[in-house]
Amino acid sequence: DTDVLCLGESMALFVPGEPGPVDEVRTWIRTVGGAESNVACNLAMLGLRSAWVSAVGADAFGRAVVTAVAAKGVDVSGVLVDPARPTGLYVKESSASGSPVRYYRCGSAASGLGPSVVAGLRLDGVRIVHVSGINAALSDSCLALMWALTEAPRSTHRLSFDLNWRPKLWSDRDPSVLRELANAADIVFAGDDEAELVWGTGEPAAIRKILPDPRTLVVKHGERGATLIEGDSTLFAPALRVDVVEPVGAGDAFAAGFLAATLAGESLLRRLRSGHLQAAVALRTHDDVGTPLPATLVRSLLDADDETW
Ligand code: KDG
Repeated sequence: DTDVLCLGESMALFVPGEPGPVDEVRTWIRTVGGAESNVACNLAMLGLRSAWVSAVGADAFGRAVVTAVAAKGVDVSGVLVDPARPTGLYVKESSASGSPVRYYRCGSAASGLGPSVVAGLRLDGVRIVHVSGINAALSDSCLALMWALTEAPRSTHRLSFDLNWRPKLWSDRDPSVLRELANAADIVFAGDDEAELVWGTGEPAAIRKILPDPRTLVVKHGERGATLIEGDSTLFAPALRVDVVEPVGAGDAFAAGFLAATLAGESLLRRLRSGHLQAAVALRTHDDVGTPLPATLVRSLLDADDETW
């Protein structure tokens, strides 16, 4: 059985293999990136049974993406191959202060996905389905897929939704759908800057009032920490202080840590801390996904006193 099924586009990711402006760089390192497969990889590293569903082209990059995600222990049996469309690519300049990205994903295999995918999902026994707002921006058919997912019966799973606002993808689309998709989810992740754009406020309590009941809402305040609102409880937990190598992927790692601890029935504090811990790992690497921490270290950090955090 699958614990968490993640659905969304992943691409071949290129980061410069030498310093300098992108138009002068001649050596590139090719890895894999994509918000939902990042979450699935992080979950697998944490010992959960995760699956990733998407589409890739019948090309070398598609094979490389699927092979890399599978190598992290993720079930990729639901990934479709579209011979008529290419695998998407993205290029990331890597820096601690923010990483400009360039997408080459218009007309990609994953952007050709549509609502029929939802009918084919094996959702029985799945505990969480995780998606992000990126899907909603890729194409009309991907947006229709998202609506179909919100309507699929939730007999065993909760729907988890990370806003993942990516301005470059929304230039000719109406982001108000992100509000509606958040309304339809059970677990919502938002950065306070993203929340500001989508709800006009980054204040957790104000957002909570906008969302229908009952919801799990996590608002991330960057390097400061994150606030969790669930039922009548509200809790802020500070993030770990780390020297950032490269920030992309940290939000996905946070979501994975949080969801894993949620499924383990952990306390509000340990769920937030688990998110922060995984985010810290991702912040320390140029890749989107970091390497697993030893379980003993995770346990001692989760149990550490407030001073340590
Ligand atoms: O969350 C990280 C993602 O943004 C990155 O992996 C690339 O999926 C991606 C996207 O669409 O930006």
